[in-house]
Amino acid sequence: MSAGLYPIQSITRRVVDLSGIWNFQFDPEGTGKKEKWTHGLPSPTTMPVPSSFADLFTDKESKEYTGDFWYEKELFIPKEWENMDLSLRFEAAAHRATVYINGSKSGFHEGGFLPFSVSLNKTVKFGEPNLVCVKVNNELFEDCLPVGRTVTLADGRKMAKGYFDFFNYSGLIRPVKLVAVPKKHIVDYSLNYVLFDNCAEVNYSITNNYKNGIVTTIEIYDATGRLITSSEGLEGSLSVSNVKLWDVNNPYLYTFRFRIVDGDFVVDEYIDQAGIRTFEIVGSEFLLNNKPVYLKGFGKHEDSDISGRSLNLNVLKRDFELMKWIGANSIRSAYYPHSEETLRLADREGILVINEVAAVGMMASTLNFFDASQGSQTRFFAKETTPKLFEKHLSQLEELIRRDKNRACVIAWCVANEPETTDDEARPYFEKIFSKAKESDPQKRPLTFTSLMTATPDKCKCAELCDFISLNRYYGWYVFGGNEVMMAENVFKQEFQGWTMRIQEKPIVIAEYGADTNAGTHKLPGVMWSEEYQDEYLSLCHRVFDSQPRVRGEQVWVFADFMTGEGIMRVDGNKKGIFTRNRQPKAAAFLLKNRWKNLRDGFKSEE
Ligand code: BDP
Repeated sequence: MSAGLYPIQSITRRVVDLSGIWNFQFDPEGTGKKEKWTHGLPSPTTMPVPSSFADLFTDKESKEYTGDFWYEKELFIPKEWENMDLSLRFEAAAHRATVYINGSKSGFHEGGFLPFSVSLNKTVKFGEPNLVCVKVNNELFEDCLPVGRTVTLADGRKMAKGYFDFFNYSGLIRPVKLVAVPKKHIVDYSLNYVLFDNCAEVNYSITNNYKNGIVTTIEIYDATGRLITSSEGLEGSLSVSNVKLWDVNNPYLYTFRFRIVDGDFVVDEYIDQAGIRTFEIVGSEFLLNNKPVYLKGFGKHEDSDISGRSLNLNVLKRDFELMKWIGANSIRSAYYPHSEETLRLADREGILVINEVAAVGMMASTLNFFDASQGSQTRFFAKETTPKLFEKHLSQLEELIRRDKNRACVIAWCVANEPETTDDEARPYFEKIFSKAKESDPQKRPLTFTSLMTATPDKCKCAELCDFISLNRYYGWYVFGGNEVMMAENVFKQEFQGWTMRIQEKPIVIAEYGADTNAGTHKLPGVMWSEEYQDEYLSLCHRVFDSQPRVRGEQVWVFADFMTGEGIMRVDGNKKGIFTRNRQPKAAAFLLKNRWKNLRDGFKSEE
């Protein structure tokens, strides 16, 4: 079920992207399997893949549909591929999926934002059509990620209640690909770097599924296609002299070519681009290639009008253009692993990513962002569902690290958003999560979780586990907003005194700060929800950050307005965006552009 490497074409590998219109049917009674929908859907409608179906329909029941739903697609497999290893790779099926090939169950995966592969070798017919049926389920539970629960309404419909503040978009939200690789193939590879003067030592390891009588090679090419260095063997070290390092201003990528060869015959070939760089924390500094870097950017959702949470490359491109325009150098991929395309684009555009697993809602509440600021306690980590949740959390974290370990843009892993770390039971839970994450990452990147507003320095039980502290703070919005905003500045500063006393030397990132703002509402003097207030609020926060030497990053909540569930706290979604949901700037975008374009990369460090 492992997703394997990101699919590419090479002299030995083939990929067919199955994006397009599939057949689709809701299964509210959950009887599809019994009624043999595994062999074909009885009365399907049409559905694009990728998509998250909710915003495509015009009726409420379809939009809010919770339960099982099915996809169906005919698949033709060429005869020439008979001797290859074939799989279907789902880049994301939110939140769990069972795949049937020609009626027989071929795989199950849970974890809606991570890829998985289903082997076709035993089930597929060559040179003729095959039937793929996928049963997806989007219910939320307390022992699954993201966390929530599913209730049954008076009319018998199920309703998902997430313990989080975003719409429960679901379905085949990223592409599905037919992948053909040689039977003997490269399974995975990992890279790690050590820098000396102007030279980099590239330590690599490669995994094959077959070892006898074959040789594995690695070659590194520069961006002009010139071979720089090469080696043989499954593990080793290569030296790149006059190295061009990957950084935010010049995201230089080398091409890595891995081959299995048998004499002159190329058994398998995998090609990837990767940036050579180091990232570490020394004292209170983030060092990218041994040079201090201050993080400027956003917490970011995958969310847009009509496309919902599904991959939309046009929106993605626009987002990267906006990030460059505004002078951002980083994002946090809140609150789930973003698409592989996002990470690959970040590698090419020089955007640093704090990469987050879908561990969101670890506090039993359907309004967590609100209850959080009220200080309610739910003893989340002492629930009977915790052991099962823990296993899933651990395995999805490992899957995420395996997927993204070679991406230069990934500088850290965020193991959870706003878990209830004020609870004693959270400590042993997160000790294990942190140690597993460290062990899984060949580059040993820094680890963090974002801390909820009430997890102040005197209350949080887990902060020491973090390599850097990430604070989600809303002084001036959820507390001390409006006419009381002048108090926010001092209260915010006081909290920093607490952190300085408790934790010596680690960097602090403000992983969320923001104010809901209705684009086009102008008020003088500014009031909450107006564009003027968002500006005043951000300026206040920036004064606080600039007074704190340990603050080494600011990531505004949120890049763009996004859709949430309905409720009295939200007006057609969350409006804390610096850009509208349609990716146009609010006034605050110009304020941030002005600030960020003028902050040097190593802001706050001595030159
Ligand atoms: C934070 C939550 C986030 C919410 C945000 C908000 O982490 O999910 O969207 O508040 O209220 O505390 O906008």
